Amino acid sequence: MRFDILTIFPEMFREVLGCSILGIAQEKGAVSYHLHDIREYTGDKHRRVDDRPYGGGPGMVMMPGPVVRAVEAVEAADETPSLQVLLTPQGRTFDQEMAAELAQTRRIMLICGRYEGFDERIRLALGAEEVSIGDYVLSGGELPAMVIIDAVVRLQKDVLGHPDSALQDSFGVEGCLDFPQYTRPPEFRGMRVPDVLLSGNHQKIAEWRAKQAKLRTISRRSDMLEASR
Ligand code: 6GU
Repeated sequence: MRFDILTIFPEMFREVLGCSILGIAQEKGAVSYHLHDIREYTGDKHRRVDDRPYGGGPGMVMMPGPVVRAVEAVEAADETPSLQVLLTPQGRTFDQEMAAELAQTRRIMLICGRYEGFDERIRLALGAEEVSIGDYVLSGGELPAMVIIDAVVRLQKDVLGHPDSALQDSFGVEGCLDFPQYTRPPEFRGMRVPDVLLSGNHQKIAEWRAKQAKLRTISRRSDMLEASR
């Protein structure tokens, strides 16, 4: 799977994409990341990508020229057509279901904006899918793009060490939160690991975990259970 990332801050991504699961996935050849600096597409000696909003108001707006030219040039860099994603707080809210959908595509282009937002003609010219990662305001689309990449890459075949890992996580098992996990030592500051986990009885362990996951979901996120009904 190929990711093309369009941003004015490509350096924000290098460390994140090189570490842990995201780095290993690229080393294994399961995915590839291609960073593109939108400033390379300004066609202007000042390399300007933003300007003041018509009609007045605070902040700056991403100009259509550099973004649209960057998208077109990057699209043409590979023959596989890409699913274009515009990161904006006005988009559809990203969730595990969307992650699973995106994980099926062969190529995703993530277009990151800064400032007060994109000139409306960028949306009109591209017809990209607009995606937000939640109801709060961030300074740009870079962190959201990294969030989406992480959620999607870990669903790729052969990326996680154990094939069940992706399935078992929160939201993976019947839309429940994860059950409590323990590792050594068996006792820490007077808190003991539940006996059942040390019992070696796999049937009992599975039952205990399913019950704990359910209880946690009821007490913390009852909205998730209502939504799955
Ligand atoms: Cl995609 N962009 C920005 N700027 N803020 C956000 C967001 C995106 N998703 C949640 N907040």
